[in-house]
Amino acid sequence: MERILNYVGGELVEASAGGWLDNVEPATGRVYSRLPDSDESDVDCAVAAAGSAFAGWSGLPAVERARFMFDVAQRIEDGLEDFARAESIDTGKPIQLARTVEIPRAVANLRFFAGAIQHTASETHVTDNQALNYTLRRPRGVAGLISPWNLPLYLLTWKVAPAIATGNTAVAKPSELTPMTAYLLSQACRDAGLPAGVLNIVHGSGVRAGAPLTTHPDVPTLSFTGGTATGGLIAEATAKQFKKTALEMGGKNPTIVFADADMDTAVPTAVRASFSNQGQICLCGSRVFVERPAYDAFVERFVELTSELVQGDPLDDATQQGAVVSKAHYDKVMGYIDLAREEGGTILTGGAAAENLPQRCRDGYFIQPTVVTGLPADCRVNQEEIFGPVVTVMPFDDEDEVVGWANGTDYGLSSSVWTENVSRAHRVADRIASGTVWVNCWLLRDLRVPFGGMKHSGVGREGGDEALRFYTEPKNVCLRMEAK
Ligand code: TXE
Repeated sequence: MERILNYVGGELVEASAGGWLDNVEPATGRVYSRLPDSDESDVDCAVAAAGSAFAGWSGLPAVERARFMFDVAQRIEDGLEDFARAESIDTGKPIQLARTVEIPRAVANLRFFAGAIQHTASETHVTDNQALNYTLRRPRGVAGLISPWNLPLYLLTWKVAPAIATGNTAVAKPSELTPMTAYLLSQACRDAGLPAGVLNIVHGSGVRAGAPLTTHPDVPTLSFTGGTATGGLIAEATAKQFKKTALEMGGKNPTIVFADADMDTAVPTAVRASFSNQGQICLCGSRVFVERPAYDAFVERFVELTSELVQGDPLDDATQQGAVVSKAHYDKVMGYIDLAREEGGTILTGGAAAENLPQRCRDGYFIQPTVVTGLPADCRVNQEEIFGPVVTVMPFDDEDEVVGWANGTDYGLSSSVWTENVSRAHRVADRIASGTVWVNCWLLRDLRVPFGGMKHSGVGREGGDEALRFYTEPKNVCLRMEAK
């Protein structure tokens, strides 16, 4: 059985204590590989390796650092099919999604920041005729990068790329549920000759391998994406050491459809927003609000398109809906479907384990895409992050009402608003408390824009200049100008 290894100081190594964790293929429910059960001593080694590499790496010209990153990106692109297959097996997601969206995006992340670092400018401020201020932005040292299981390589490279482009070195801790493409990334880095210690990857559980990274005194920068409860623990753990911390956490994102929307685009996009990656994207729209005059027709078409989604073996090219990531997550999502019934909801389609799966997938974690109506905006199903293929649809009567409902959760990550009325589009976009508002689209991403959440969805922003700033320490130099 394949053994995934840590990547420390340029070497692929086992955990120092020699322990292993099982890695399950969600589509089959079977263990198919093992990963190191790393602990504090492995984290210590990785941080030490990253610390030793820092002076050399941060001292390289930006163009040299970029050259290594372009090389790693090229290797991933050349291995697209292997990476996509590995991601699909590890997560249960349709291989088509991995092939067309996620792995290409990992490549783009590396190329984007390798390019960006060669085109940055810093600020200067002239203070009357007295002084010239300029801002030096220096890398901060070793960055700790903790990433989740839903978009494993995509979100890992979204952190690694800006961290190392700006001259930091890094220790990454991928999710223990989906370690495989991080392992392939470490092989690509080694093959590209990335200097030892620039990127280190320590595999293992959140408690044994993640937590020691958050409290390590030689890791001044920490970027985390994952659940809000874990984010809270990390905020507590890092606060005492005043680490610079970015947290990207959960969402309960609204999709708001006004009656004047272009329904030919709105309905299929709302279906995609609800069920892409089995609903396991932090940006998925899990609450759909439809203006009452359009509600009945919308629901009919929405349910029709949902029930047409092809569910099957994630490795089959035709599959649109795969498995959810783990048995625990399957139980959690099914629990929310039961709760939706208890809370008085009506299940219009789905609501059960998938049927008619190929033999290979009989023990996998497949849930039918599920549409629920008849629930109030303040019930638990509409307040808590389910993070699975479950969406609620509700009618609304006016703008104030729907804005109130949209904003009426602890979360504030993203939203999607559908209307042909441009004044209303701007007005509603301004009133919604979320880090991203899409108007007449969903998941249209530009890597330069600030990305992150409000309220319990996040602290800090990733993307473009925000990321370049996050991973650097600004220092103002004030030079007195001689006045004649
Ligand atoms: O993620 P965790 P889980 C949401 C979603 C999901 C819930 C829980 O609702 O059902 O979170 O998912 C590491 N110190 N999202 O439990 O635990 C962990 O090993 C340091 C939303 O699987 O947050 C992994 O690498 N690290 C989300 C990473 O944190 C710790 C994506 C994320 O795992 C740690 C995933 C600790 N104490 C889940 N405990 C999104 N917004 O994209 C865990 N980790």
